[in-house]
Parts: sequence; C-alpha cells; structure tokens
Amino acid sequence: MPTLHGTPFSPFARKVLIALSEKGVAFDHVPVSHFELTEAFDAISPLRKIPVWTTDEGDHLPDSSAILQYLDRAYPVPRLIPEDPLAAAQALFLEEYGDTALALAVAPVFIEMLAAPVILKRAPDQALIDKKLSEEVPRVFSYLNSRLEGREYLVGEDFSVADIGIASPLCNFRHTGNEIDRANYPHLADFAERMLQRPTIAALFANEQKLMEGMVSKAAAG
Ligand SMILES: N[C@@H](CCC(=O)N[C@@H](CS)C(=O)NCC(=O)O)C(=O)O
Repeated sequence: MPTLHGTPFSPFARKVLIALSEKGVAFDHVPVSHFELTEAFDAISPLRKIPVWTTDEGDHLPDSSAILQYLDRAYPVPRLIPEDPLAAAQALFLEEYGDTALALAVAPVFIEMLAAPVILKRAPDQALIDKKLSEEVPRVFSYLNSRLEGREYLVGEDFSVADIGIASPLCNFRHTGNEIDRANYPHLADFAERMLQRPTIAALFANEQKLMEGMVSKAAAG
C-alpha cells in the first residue's frame, strides 16, 4: 500500500489528502508532525519536511506539488491538472502561490494560535499574529479575491490543483476562528465556503476538528 507521511494539519499534507480523496486512492497514513521530525527522516525527505509520499515500490516523493503531479499521472481520474497548456501553467502558479504567499501569511497564525498552546506548550506570539493579520493576510486575500471575481474555480471550469493549493491553507485559517472579511474579500469568502462544503474537503476538515478538540482537551487536562 502506498503511504502518506504528514499530519493532516499541515497545509501541504492536506493538499495531498484532498487529491487522494478526490481520486479515491487507498493509502496508509502516518500522521507525523513536522515538530517531531528527526535526522532519521532525512532518508525519505532530504529537506526534512512533510509531506512525503512513498509508492508501493518504495520510492519517496518529498514535496506536495511533486506528489500532486505524480498522482495526476498515476491516477488520472478525475484530472486535477488541466489538459490545456496555459490553464495547466496557471493552475501550477496558483498552487505555488498557495504554498508560498498564502501559507506564509496564514500558517504562522495557525501555529501561534493553536500549535503553540496545544503542542508546543508556550504562549502565542501575539505580535507575530497581529503582523500577519494586518499586513500579509490583506495583501494575499486581496490578490486571491481579484482572481476569483465571477469564477467558481480558480482556473477554467473545473476543480484543480489551483483550488486545492489555495483551499488547504484556508482550512488552517478557518481552524483559528478568524473570518475572511466578506466586506473586503467577497469572492474569496464565497470560494472558501464552497471549498469547505465540497465533500472531500468537508470530511477532512471535520476529522481535523475532532482531532483538534481531542488535542485541546488533552492539553487542558495537563
Ligand atoms: N514545498 C514543500 C513544503 C513543505 C513544508 O514546508 N512542510 C512543513 C510542514 S507544514 C515542514 O515540514 N516544515 C518543517 C521545517 O521546515 O523544518 C511541499 O510543498 O511539500
């Protein structure tokens, strides 16, 4: 059985979980957190990052975008990378935007508000949260909002890696309880709702909420 290594709370591992669910691929899941990676993990992930996908043959793919490329060729139904060359390139760019600008804006908010108190057992860095929410988040949300005007999906007429790449970090943002300000970013707010109602993403998000509740009550019990 192929194996995914990576906690479902990682925006990068969640990209892979969404694609696997969309394609109905069976796999084993080792939900390792990046907070617990040691040197031994370098054997399968030279950058010591999650996610890693290990094929049945024992090959390791240590990057979410590489994994999505692989999955789309190995399990082509449904297609998540558009056939059209321009649309494919646009989708890959938006996936990259999600992995970089969006993840860098919202993942630290998630880490400080949830991982810090629950996993790392330290106080949140409120100054960092405030800076992300007041500077980077508005810039990134504004760009995404403009890309989504009049569109159901980010590229073309179908769900693609672009939507996965943007929806996944938005799940982390939703976990923090912060809202996408509908007055300023109506198209992005609608997109986030659509994505969170999509059955594959809704099921993953509900499972994460259950896991998070368990972690929060365990941390509260000391
Ligand atoms: N480009 C990588 C980024 C993966 C990544 O940054 N993962 C984080 C967890 S969300 C990680 O493992 N961080 C560990 C570290 O940077 O030390 C991908 O798309 O898979």
